[in-house]
Amino acid sequence: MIDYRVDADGVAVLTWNIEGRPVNVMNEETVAAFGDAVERALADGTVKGVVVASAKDDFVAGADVEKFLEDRSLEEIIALSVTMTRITRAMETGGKPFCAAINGHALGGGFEIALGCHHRIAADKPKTRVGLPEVTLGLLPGAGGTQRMSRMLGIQKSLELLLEGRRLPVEVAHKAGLIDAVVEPEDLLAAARKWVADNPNARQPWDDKGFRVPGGAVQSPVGQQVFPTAAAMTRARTWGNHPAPQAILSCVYEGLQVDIDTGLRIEAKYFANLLRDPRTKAMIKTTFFDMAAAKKLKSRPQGVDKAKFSRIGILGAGMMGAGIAYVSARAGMDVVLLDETREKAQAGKARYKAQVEAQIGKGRLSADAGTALLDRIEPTDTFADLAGCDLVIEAVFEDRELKATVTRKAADAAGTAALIASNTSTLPITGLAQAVDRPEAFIGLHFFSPVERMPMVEIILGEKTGDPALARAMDYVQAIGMTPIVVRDSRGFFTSRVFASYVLEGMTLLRDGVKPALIENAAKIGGMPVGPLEVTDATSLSLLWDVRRQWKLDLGDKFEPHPADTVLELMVETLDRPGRRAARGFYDYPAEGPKRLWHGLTEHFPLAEAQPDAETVARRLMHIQAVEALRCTREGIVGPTDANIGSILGWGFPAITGGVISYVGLKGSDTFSEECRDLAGRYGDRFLPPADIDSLLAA
Ligand code: T1G
Repeated sequence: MIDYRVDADGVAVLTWNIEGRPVNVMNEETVAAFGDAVERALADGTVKGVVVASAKDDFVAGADVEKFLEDRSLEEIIALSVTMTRITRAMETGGKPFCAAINGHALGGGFEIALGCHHRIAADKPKTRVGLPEVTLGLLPGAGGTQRMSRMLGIQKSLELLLEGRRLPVEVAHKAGLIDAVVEPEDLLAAARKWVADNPNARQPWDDKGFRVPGGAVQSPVGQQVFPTAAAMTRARTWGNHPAPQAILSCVYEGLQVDIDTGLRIEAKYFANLLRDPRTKAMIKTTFFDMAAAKKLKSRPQGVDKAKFSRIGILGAGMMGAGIAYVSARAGMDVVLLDETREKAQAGKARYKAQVEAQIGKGRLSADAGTALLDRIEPTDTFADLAGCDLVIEAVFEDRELKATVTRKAADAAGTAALIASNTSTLPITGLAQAVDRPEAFIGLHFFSPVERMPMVEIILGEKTGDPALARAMDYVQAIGMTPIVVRDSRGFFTSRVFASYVLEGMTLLRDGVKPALIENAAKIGGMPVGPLEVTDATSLSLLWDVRRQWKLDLGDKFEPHPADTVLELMVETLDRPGRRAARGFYDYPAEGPKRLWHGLTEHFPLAEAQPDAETVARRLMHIQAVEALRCTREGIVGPTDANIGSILGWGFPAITGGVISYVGLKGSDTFSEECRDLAGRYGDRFLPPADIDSLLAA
């Protein structure tokens, strides 16, 4: 677990090497073993100093996050934090120098161990990251990180890192003062040993009487300026929906006004409260474990060889097609980008030429790599150029006939080995598959806009889509660095259908005479990143209106009108306000200055006498999404895990809930059902939840 060796010069090397785990993680067992080794080194008269090292590729990856999903008492959680503090304070004040030899990733508690050493030396490895990412898990550094980093860097610099949870390359950490030296990997241990031998009387700055917080204390002008600003910015970013950033601010604000030992106790209290918050567990389960499993294709069909994609074809060089071409070329694939004319195909490629040049300008891409990326995109108007493609993705307008025509031609040109996909956002895959004579090799790959920034692809299975096609589609999504979710075919699949419920409810609130600003702000109070009216503008009212009319045509008397249809029709057909692209939708988009809600809204949607409270508006906007998601789960369209992942990555459902299905579990199925029935009684049957919620939550 922790290897203990003392060399001839009296330097003890404590080496983390946990059996059976790919990375070193901290839990009761490993922390106890580390604590024993520290005590042994301090008690050993032959030991003059200590190096903390790792035998694995990485240093220490922090607390064992698997343990966070267990039900723990407050006392148990505080005990882990207090144990870590006892150990790191023994390292700091035991009278012997400690040096961390950081050979790889040192994150969370792993970096907190390093901060508990008097000195930190890192191996110069470009991929290594160090830092305290706890806030991204809904937590805070619970092993001294808030107290030590703030005393090392001062208030402002430490808050920036703690509130963002940034993972730093070693050079950046070195420049920031978090690491003291960067050496060649092969020199790391020798350098650490030498430092220990040369610094027998090492002490932490905060253990010296005259210690002052760098840059100014909390009650200094700096402190008085930074904290209110940081608190306001945190509130503006989280709308009070994320407790961790607030708790970090409190740890630093309170901890810096007392001695380190008291500060560490303050931190332990806030850490334990966060860990006990059910939202934290929900967020960790979905964003740490389930998303990692999805990225690793844990649900990929067995028995299908891993597919390689060296050449792919994209039909349609519009915004989506060009984006898919770009992310595929970025992953090293040759891309045939086809449109009805060569000029249009060129224009699609040009959309990303500017983006590549910008990345080169920012130093994120070398000029050669940028040129090579663009050279891999071959614009054409000739179907024959698709010969030999491993995959063809159709990304033309949402028009069945056009899709069928181009798909058939492309499938013939690409040959029978090619996987054929459509990027349609709403049209059923089973119907589109009729365009090819191999429906088992036809699948939906629903990308989100902007393609290069959205981390997820929704894979849709047609009735006849085979496992080989699914496995290959998952391999492609992984190859372009994205996370797949898998859903069954239905109108709107999962993401478009549930996202639509959100924006349609926003428009219904408008029709009901609720103040537009209240609608938008209540959505953020509910945890959404963007209000329904704003995101509808961005998606385009005319697109939504086209989809609604297409559904009415397709479904005939089975079509369920929605109260929002009248709002869409008025805005698009009568008022000609199709959305952001036309610079007029629910918002005005002046050439200068920020967008603002169109003043004409209250003229066409008169305000109701009695305005609902923000909580009711938020509940309408959030519950409607959960009800629609539960319906999708009950219809077998998507499982709860992929629904959670898809809601967070697809349209920004608040990660603190663990996702749209987890949101129901957090509220409790009985409470959720009761609230939905109340909403149904007041606003319409669309809020009526499925009867069998509990069975759907764990499906
Ligand atoms: N806890 C539990 N399991 C972990 C883990 C962790 N901290 N880190 C990795 N694993 C598992 C991971 O699930 C996977 O399992 C396997 O190890 C290999 O990981 C007290 C409260 C270090 C950059 O956020 O970012 O410390 O899939 O595939 O690509 O203040 O792992 O094989 O079953 O990701 O080489 C803060 C999380 C915790 C770091 C390596 N620490 N880990 O990446 O390998 S909170 C983190 C990573 C905390 C303290 C607080 C990465 C990595 P499986 P992998 P990799």
